[in-house]
Parts: sequence; structure tokens; C-alpha cells
Amino acid sequence: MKKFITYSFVFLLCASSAMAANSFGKKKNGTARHTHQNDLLTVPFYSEDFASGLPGSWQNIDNGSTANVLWRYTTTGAMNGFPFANALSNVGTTASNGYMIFDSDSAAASGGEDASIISGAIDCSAKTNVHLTFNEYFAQFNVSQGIVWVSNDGSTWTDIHHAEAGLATDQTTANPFAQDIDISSIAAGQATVYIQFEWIGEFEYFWMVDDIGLYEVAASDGGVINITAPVSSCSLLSNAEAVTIDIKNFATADLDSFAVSYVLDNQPAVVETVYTTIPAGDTLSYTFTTTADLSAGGAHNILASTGVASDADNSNDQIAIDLYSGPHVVDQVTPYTQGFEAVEDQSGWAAVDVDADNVTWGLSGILPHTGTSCADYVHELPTNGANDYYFSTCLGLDAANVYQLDFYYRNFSPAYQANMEVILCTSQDASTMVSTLVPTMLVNTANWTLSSSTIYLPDGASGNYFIGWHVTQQDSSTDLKIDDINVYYNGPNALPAINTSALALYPNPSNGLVHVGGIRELTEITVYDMLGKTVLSQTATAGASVLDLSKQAQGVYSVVFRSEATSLTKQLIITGK
Ligand SMILES: [Ca+2]
Ligand SMILES: [Ca+2]
Ligand SMILES: [Ca+2]
Ligand SMILES: [Ca+2]
Repeated sequence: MKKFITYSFVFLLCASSAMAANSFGKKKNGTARHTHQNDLLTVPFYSEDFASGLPGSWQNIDNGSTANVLWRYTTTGAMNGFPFANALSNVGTTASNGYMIFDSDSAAASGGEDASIISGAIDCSAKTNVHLTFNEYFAQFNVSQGIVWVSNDGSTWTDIHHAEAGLATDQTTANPFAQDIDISSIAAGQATVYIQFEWIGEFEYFWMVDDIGLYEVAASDGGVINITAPVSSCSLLSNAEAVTIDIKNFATADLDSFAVSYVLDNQPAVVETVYTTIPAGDTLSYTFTTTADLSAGGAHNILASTGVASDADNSNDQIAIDLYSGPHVVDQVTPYTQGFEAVEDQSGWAAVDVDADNVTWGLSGILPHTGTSCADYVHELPTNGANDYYFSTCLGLDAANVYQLDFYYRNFSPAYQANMEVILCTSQDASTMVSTLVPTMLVNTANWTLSSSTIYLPDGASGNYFIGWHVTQQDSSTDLKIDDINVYYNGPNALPAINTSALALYPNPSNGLVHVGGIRELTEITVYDMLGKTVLSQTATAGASVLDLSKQAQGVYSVVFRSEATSLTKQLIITGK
């Protein structure tokens, strides 16, 4: 029997999809944006979203198993909780009105499970081609199978899909995993087509299925599926940027001689005609002859469209991206915020997998601070290990200003504790670190906690900076979440430089009253405990200061001195009386 502690995240799928989204800087809000789930869908001639549970025309049967567990309708997913999502995502699905689940883990039945849901007869006699679409989410524990079968007589079945394909123990599919399978060879021209979802397993995890559809590929249907150029850049983009889009022919016939257009920042549309033939099902990368002027720093928006004659599905005709020309300049009026939501521009963020184990930072829908998403690093036993950075996009900072960095952090649970460090760098590389914003601290909390740090730059050091969140492992599974990052102007930078060679902290070890010598007036002194909690914060007086830590517990503390030129960290040991 398995135990909950052995449950694992599948992080690679999550991380890779997050990075793919990052590389295009694509946002998915607004009516003009279409999602990947819609790319392949034309209007279905059969659809079932299980809004009223399993319809009476469907069968819910046990195939003679020992356990005799059946599929069931749910709006909440698996009854047991896991560190990975235990419900079908609402994004791109109708999960909110319910779906079908085989919930093996919750059933906890010994002996083999083998159960199917089977559609009623579907008339495809007038169809020259038939595609089956559905959304699924499958978690593999050991040897479970999720098999999709198609039949045109209800007795002879053809195996067309295995949900468990390629999944190792404790891995899941994407959530949702949208499928589009050509079943023409079995279903086209047939009057009685049946679809079957069969679970086989024994006390495993689950399989969730929703949004079953059958559609016929149209004779004419084109659309734009990507804007691949331009992309956000920390240097200002030019006044003549090439605009390149991917155009897909979703139809059964060749596509040629059709209109395409793009709109930059709500300016008049640039309209051109594509003469290249795109064979059925193929994609063409098309670069507009007319370039785009993105030389103005800041946010821009591009909306691209196709205009195909007699287009059978207009839902895939447009796509939009947001991009940034030059760094995100933080000043008196404009902060930089990032909450890792789908409507926010995350272009330029990058995970750096220093330990090269292919487990690194990405986005997660599990327990965000606000909204539906946060940034997350997670790695489970037994191969837990972490040395990974999540770097922000480029921030344009001015040495004449003092900035504040606020963000929230937590673990999935205290059993997933992690070490966290936050650094300021001049590129997305820890070797370019210029200062420590949060000294390495142990995070072991299930509560979202605010971290607040001051950012000082040395004289003449205005430029582009990147903030890196660094996670390293503790002694068990590791999880570190961050959300709601806010970098904002916090006044002019008027602090004097630290004379590092003269600075002294004594006595050390100390019983709690600590003298600071050689310090210049107005230097900020902050003392952190081993958990990274600020226990004392004060501004130095001329010549010397006394830190009263007599009420603090015995242990090791970090004393951070910050001024305009630099920050300096010294270790202090409090021994008690
Ligand atoms: Ca549904
Ligand atoms: Ca279309
Ligand atoms: Ca969020
Ligand atoms: Ca790693």
C-alpha cells in the first residue's frame, strides 16, 4: 500500500509549459485571444460536457473486475488530496459543470479494477471524416491504464489512445490534456459509432475525462496560431521590427491567396495577401513585408488575424501578444509587479537549473497567494535536490533611487521546507550578483509570509538588473512558492558609503549587547535570525552604534549593513547570559 508521503509532483510538464509561454510572452486575456484548446476545434456535430452527470444514453459498467469500482460524476475531482492537482483544471474545459472520474485512490479497493463508460450510438453516416476530441487528466501511480476505444457496431473495438502512455510512477499528464484524434478510418460514413473510456488498475490514482466532441474537418479553415516575432527585449526594439506569424490550415483542402493582417498598439491595420500554398493540416511561417515601429520603450501589443474566404471557424482567426521594448523601468510612478497570472506579461523570466536535474522553477496553480497561479519550485523524495534560480525580467533601476522589493513566500507544507536566498544581479546568472536582498534563510511555513527588502545601488550603477530567487534543499522534499512581487520606488538614495575595512562588530560571540564600530552615519543595520526573520532594524549614528539583542534567543544571526555603495553581511553569535 502506498503512503501519502511518497506522492510526487510532476513538475516537468508544468515547468516546460510555463517556459514555453514565457518565450513568447503571450497573454491569454481579452476576447481576441484564443487558447490552444480551440486551435483544432471546429463546431462539433456531437458533444458531451457531462453538465448533468453521465447521460442516460451512456453506459457505466464494470468489466467483470474483482474490485467492482465504477466511474462517477464529480465537480471536485479525486476525494484524496495530493501535492499535484487532484481536480481537472477549469482552464479550457467545462470542469466547473462536472466531469467523469475513475477515482482509484479514493476507492482504496484491492483486487483488479476494470470499468468503462460507453457512449450511445452516434450517427456519423454523413461524415467524410471524423475527429474525436476530449480533455483528460491522468495520474500514474504504478501500472494503471486509461484506454480509449472506438467501435462502429458496439462489439468490435479499436484501441485509439492510451492516457498513461509515457508516464512513470507519480507522473501526471498536463492538466488539462486536450486530445484530437482522427478516427475517420473507423467512424466516417458509419451510422452507429460508439466511444469507450476504459480504466484498468488496482488502488492507483485517477483518470478524469470531460468535453467529448466529434467534428468533421472543414473544407476551408485557416487561422493564426502564434506570433513568433518580435519578442520582448531588454534593449530597445527598433523602428523596423519584422512581424512573423504562424498560419495553420485546419481544413481538408489546400489554402492559398488569403488576407492576413496585424494591428500594433491599436494603430491602423497592416493588411497583406499570402500567396504561398499551405497544404491541409500544415503550418506556414509568414513574415509581413511591412515592419513595426517598436522603438518607444515600454509595453506594446500586437494583434494578428487571418481572413480566409468561407472560413468555417472564426474562433481561431486571431491571436494577440503583449511585449516590452527595453527594460521595465521602475520609477516614482511605475512599480514592477508580477503575480504570475495568465493575464500578466511574464516574458523575460527565466529558470536556471544549476544542478542540471531538469527539475526547476515554473508556474503552479497549487495554493497561490492571490489569483490562480504562483511561481513554484518543487522536488519530492527520494531524489530531492535543489539548486535553482528564478530570475525576473530586466528591471531598469536608477542609482539615485532607493527601491523596495516586496514579495510573499511559503512552502506547500512545513514537510517541504527549503532554503531561500534573493539576490540582485546584472544578468540572469548568479555570478553577476551585486548584492544580497534576502540572506539565505530557512523557509518552513504553510502561511504566505511577506518579505520586504531595500534595494540600494552604488553611485553610477544605474542600469538593467535582474532579481534572482534561489532555492536549495533541506533534508526532505523541497517546495518553495513565491507570489505577488512588487518592486517600487522608496525615496532618493542619500546614504553614505560603508568603509568595510573599518567596520567592526564586537564582542562576537556576545551576550546580546553588541557594539558596531567604524560605521558611518545613516548606514542601515538589519539583523536577521536563522529563519530570515528581521529581529532588529536601525539606522547607525556617527562613529558607533549599539545593537540590543539581549532579548533574542541563543543562536547565529546575520547582521546586514546597507548603504549607497554596498551591502555587507556579518555573522553574529548570541550566547545568552
Ligand atoms: Ca464538464
Ligand atoms: Ca478559421
Ligand atoms: Ca498569483
Ligand atoms: Ca534543478
